[in-house]
Amino acid sequence: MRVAIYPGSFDPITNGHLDIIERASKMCDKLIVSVIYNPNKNPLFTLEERKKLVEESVKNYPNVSVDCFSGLLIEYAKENEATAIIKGLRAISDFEYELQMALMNQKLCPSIETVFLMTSSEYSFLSSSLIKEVARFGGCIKGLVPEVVYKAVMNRF
Ligand code: COD
Repeated sequence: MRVAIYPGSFDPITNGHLDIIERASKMCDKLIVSVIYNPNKNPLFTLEERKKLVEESVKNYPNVSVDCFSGLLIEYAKENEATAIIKGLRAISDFEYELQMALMNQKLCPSIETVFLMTSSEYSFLSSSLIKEVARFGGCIKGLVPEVVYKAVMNRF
């Protein structure tokens, strides 16, 4: 069975993430969307809230499950017997950071490949931080995030 991990902060999940999830789910038998717990970050949504929002957003994809993790991604991937880590790429700025992480992860475990999926053009400008900033100042984020996330963000602000 080919297992792939799609890791991220997902604070909150956007339609850009969802597009990557849909496409990646067709490339493996099981896709685990893994929400990171990072004690150094101050997210808008708690780990449990982010996980719930992802779960609601991916419930129509039968081979996609949602989990949380903390610590080293590559160790988590090994524990789950994953053969690939999925990442989304939007711009050159993503590339530099992602390349560095991919090479480090390759060094730590050469048998697990990092697979990059290019963003779809309609989502290339989307990020969780931008969603939060626009919503905080009263801008409309409808259509940019799943409906359940739209409601959660609106409630928060
Ligand atoms: N279109 C396409 N892809 C997108 C879009 C979009 N609109 N928006 C985001 N993405 C991609 C991002 O590029 C990323 O690949 C993924 O979706 C998740 O994005 P975020 O912003 O939710 O999550 P990040 O970037 O904060 O996640 C970083 C990780 C958790 C993956 C990273 O910090 C990590 O691996 N941490 C674990 C600790 C570790 O192992 N460190 C050593 C690394 S070598």
